[in-house]
Amino acid sequence: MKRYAVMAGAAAIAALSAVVLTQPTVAQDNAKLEQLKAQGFARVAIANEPPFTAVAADGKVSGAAPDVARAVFEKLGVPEIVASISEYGAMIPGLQAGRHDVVTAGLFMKPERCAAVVYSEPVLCDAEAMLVKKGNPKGFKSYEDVAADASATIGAPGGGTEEKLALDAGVPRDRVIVVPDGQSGLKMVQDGRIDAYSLPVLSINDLVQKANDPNLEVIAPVEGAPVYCDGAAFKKGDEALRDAFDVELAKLKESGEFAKIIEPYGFSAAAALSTNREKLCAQE
Ligand code: 6CS
Repeated sequence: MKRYAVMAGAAAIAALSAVVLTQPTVAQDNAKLEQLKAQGFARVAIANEPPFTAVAADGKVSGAAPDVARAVFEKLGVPEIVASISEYGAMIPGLQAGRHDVVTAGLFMKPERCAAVVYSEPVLCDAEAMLVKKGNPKGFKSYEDVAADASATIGAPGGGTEEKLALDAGVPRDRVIVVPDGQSGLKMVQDGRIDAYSLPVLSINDLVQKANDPNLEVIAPVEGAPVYCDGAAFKKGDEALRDAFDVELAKLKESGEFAKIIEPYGFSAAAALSTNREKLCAQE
């Protein structure tokens, strides 16, 4: 009997030690968060596309995405965010190369992006829009309409959702013009160098409101285009940081603080609360 007891005891110790050895310590789990706390700031990638993200002349960073990130990181013990402006198509490579700690830019969740990064739960949701000349002379309602008109050109951010929507709708590559920023897109429509410029609805509305040009018109929403939502995007391997971010994001949503941050910018808190990462990462 004694011999079995010893064996059983040894087996139990072995099993326990296996459990203990495979459970990373809390410090290992939160190494990235501890690094950011020690650093005193999180390096965020943004696009400078109001109201999602904005950089003022004095360098002050605002916009709904950075404001939410700043609030979450404060709760996590990271007092500041330091932003760098990036084209949408360069954000994920920059994150993967370690140039950013997180993307907080309205980078919409889509399957191919969800495979490349680690998203938080949803933050900002919006439909798509097109900026055209007053009267919508080419009668655009959808990206397919642009494809069907052999003379039509559409501008969109490089590596952005609208560029892919136009290409997927059949607009040939040479009629999808990569536009670096909102002001350039506005001017290109005003000058007749492109027939349409596509961004999310709130971004186009912000441009039009500031342009105060009666010769412009907004087509919104673009027919057939889904409503997208972004999340904070973290590098693969930083799941523990993402999880910690999600815990505090959920508290902000629960307390009403989340709505107070994003709704003055025109975003709907209910839209973000009505969905989740799993659904959004499955949406084409
Ligand atoms: O996630 C994207 O690709 C899109 N998001 C925003 C906020 N603006 C344009 C961009 O294409």
